[in-house]
Amino acid sequence: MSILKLPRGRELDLSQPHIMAVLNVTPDSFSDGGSHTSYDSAVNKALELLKQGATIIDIGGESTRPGAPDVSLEDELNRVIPVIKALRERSDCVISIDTSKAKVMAQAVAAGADLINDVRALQEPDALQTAAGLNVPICLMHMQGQPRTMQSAPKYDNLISEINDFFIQRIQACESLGIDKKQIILDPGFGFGKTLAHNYEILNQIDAFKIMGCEVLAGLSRKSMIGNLLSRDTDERLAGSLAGALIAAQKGAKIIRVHDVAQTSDVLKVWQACEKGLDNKGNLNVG
Ligand code: 9MG
Repeated sequence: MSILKLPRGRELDLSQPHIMAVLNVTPDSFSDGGSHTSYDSAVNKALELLKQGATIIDIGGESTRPGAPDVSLEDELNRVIPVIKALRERSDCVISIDTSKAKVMAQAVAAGADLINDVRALQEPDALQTAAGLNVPICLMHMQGQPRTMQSAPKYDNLISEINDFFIQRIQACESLGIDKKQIILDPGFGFGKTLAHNYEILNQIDAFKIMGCEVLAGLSRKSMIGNLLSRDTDERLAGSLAGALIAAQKGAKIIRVHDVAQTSDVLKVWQACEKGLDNKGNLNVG
């Protein structure tokens, strides 16, 4: 059984799948560019997502969409730290900081974040050393290339084993600085330097990334792997995203990163009721 150790003696039991809700605090998600009211509305949105069934709120101030511009350290800190502090005051939920910058990681954990979600797998300057000193779980994501260029011509000789080789190398780098591999979550990085065919091969084989005792996170919500397959705009990708979330969970991913929390929660509940059965009061059987 995998249990992540969180700050202040708390734990996250990964024997059941968890929903990680996306909370972007980038200027396009703030209509007024980041005032008190907009921080409040980000916190209220997080509280709503928790009510809908999320257990983890993933707060990010840098867009990693293909072609997205780089964000300065100052801007990223100004976006995420007030939201983490305000959410921590109002909830004991699991707060994840979506960043690749060492200084953001450190200040976010000091402000109350519990988990680091790094799409660059601690390869930016000082990130590995900083994360090692913070003693929180870390999600290491695989990406071929950099967000600005990663979709130009992704190429692999052997997709699954190249991703796993990368994970082994990053886990070893973490262990060499004293990070316990039981605190590491692996994420194959849907859409990050992958063609449509690569993404569906990864989804089909997502259990192959459960290596070295680590659990797997899947993030495919509203991505182009749904849109391009179905010819759907971003706001028409709900059904495809739910199908992807269910497949990932059924194949063993333990954290599903999504935008549509309420709907994903319903889908996972139906699957869990079927899988585990219900007692005579309609509650999910435990164990
Ligand atoms: C920040 N971010 C955007 N997409 C992501 C994904 O698929 N996984 C993780 N871990 N983070 C992501």
